[in-house]
Amino acid sequence: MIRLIRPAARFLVALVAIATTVTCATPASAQPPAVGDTTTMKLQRSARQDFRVTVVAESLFSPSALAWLPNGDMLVTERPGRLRVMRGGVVDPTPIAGVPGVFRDQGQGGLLDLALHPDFARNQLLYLSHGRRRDSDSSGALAVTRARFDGGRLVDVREIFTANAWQRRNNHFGGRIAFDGKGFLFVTVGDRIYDPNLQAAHPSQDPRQHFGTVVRLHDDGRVPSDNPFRGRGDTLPEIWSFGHRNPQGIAVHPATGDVWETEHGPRGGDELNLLLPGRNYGWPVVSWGVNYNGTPITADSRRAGMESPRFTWVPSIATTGMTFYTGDRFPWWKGNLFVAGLGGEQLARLTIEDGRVVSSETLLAGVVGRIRDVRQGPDGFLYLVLEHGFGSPKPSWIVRLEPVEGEVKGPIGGE
Ligand SMILES: [Ca+2]
Repeated sequence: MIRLIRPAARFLVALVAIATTVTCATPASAQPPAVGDTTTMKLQRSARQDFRVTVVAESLFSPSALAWLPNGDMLVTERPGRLRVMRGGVVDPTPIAGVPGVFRDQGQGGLLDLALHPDFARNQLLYLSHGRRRDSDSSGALAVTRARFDGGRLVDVREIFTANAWQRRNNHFGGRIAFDGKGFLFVTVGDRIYDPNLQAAHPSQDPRQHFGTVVRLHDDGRVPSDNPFRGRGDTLPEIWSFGHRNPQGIAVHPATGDVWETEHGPRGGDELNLLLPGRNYGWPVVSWGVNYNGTPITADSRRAGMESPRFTWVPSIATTGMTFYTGDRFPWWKGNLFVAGLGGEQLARLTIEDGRVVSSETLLAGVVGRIRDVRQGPDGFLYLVLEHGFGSPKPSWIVRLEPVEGEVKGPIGGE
């Protein structure tokens, strides 16, 4: 059985392992912990709230997402196609049976996100996003599968959405899913790394397919009657917004119900977007980034008729999971948006007012490695899904941020 809540010393060994195996660039300002360094993890500074990091689970393989059942058990997806459950603080070594087969788990696909139905306590329905193979030509696309979790295994397993975005490549599945407060299911679909130099001919600019879109569905996969493209020629009725690149984060604002999305930019230009129905988010016609080889993609970062991001990261941090904090453990963080940075190895804390980002802070830069997801637990703590050695057999961790008693500060200038 996998032990939990390891002593600090064990965690430092883990951190050294992370620091020596990551291949992505660490921010110049970040100093990974060294052997015997007991101060790095002792206290993490934030403008609003100092905190510590505690390991919750270890020896997971490429974990991707978390959710909690009403009884407090925690579910974790692992990208090779395993759904794990943590009961009473221990990860069950036997994965939950009934998970569908996945596509491209060695690339950016595999088993990705996990969401419980808003009425899970009554219907036990959960949703998984994953790469899905098409046997006729060995290509793959993003799919969403719904199943009932009977406490032991998945039953009544049914694929409720298959993106019309087929491609053999490994990359850019998107794959985040979230319910809004009205019971609609939002799904992010990546552009499958089509050539950005196609510009207006890029499939993300063509709502007759699902490349680079966010879709909105009923809980059984049906198309809502008020979706923006429904009944409009040959556009696909599932689409809520288009012109996205590789959206790997989605979160619904707890007060306004607005749906926010993050997406990976190219080299530079990760974006935070407020998703509005029927809007074009511009990729690759407008961007704040350039090609990976440094050549320009476009001269324009904004254009009439295309939605501009509400926040950009240049250089990129590789934005992934995100969550609005609503708990009581960190009173000064209430309402803030937390965005995980994978390649950037950091956690962004954003304050949003009236649809605008009014301040930002970088937390944990280079401290815990690649952060795949951030979620709020039922205990009000923030949990991070760590992934390092992308695609390698190295184990990964789930950690929890805990406030340091007596270190709560009031608002300061500039916040
Ligand atoms: Ca954009």
